[in-house]
Amino acid sequence: MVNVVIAGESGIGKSSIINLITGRNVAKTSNDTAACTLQVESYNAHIDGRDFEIWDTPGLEEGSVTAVNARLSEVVIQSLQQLKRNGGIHLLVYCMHGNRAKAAILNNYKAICSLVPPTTPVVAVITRLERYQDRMEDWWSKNASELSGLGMEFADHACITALADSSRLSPALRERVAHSRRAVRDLIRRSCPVPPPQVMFPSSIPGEFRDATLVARGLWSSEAGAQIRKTEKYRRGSSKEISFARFGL
Ligand SMILES: Nc1nc2c(ncn2[C@@H]2O[C@H](COP(=O)(O)OP(=O)(O)OP(=O)(O)O)[C@@H](O)[C@H]2O)c(=O)[nH]1
Ligand SMILES: [Mg+2]
Repeated sequence: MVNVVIAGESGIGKSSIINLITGRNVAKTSNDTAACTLQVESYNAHIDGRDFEIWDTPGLEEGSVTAVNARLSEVVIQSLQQLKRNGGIHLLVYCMHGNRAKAAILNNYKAICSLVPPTTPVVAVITRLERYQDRMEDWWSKNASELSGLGMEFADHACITALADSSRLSPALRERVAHSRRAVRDLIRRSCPVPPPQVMFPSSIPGEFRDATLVARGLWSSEAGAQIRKTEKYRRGSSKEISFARFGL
């Protein structure tokens, strides 16, 4: 399973993004100032034939040292450590408000990044851009260098609105919501490449037969030309049938 963690400040729209991705109203959202999501919880999303487990997290208040925030921090730390041990974290989606000062979220960004393995890609999702005067995507070209200057680096991004779709929205806004859904789903899909297939061989198979099996499955790269030639004989005639029948391919 591919685990995708959604993180960022409280009220930024993390749970709304999960509803946008899944196309269902599964994660609770709220307009209240108090934190809405209090536990780390996962939701299944099916994107282009692949299954992703999307993890919602409680938002952490920047610079706040209240007991509630300390408890939520503890919840996030514990849950992400557990996830790292059981299955791993394959992508961190860091969410930000399109209109807020970027310097104010630097510590939040650093704190969250420190909780995922250094090899996990971190991508940005910018929310609340439904009334952005230009194309939503233009937010990035205007602001990315400032983020980078602050030390906030992202492997990729999506600029969106996480507003819930509704017939009460104008056609223009609904179009932005639909575009946002495609943008976030695409971001997740392209940021989590399909891992190369792992071929498990019973130890009883001799090495040269393993080569023949790989060639037949199209898994052998062109650099292995010499090996392919060596195993060519297994692709012809009865050896092929024998080896494939024997190894259940
Ligand atoms: N205008 C606008 N409102 C949004 C957007 N995204 C979320 N909201 C609203 O903002 C409020 C908070 O959204 P949530 O999804 O609950 O935010 P959250 O980050 O999960 O919040 P916590 O769980 O408290 O950390 C809700 O009323 C959402 O409808 C957006 O892109 N634009
Ligand atoms: Mg939430």
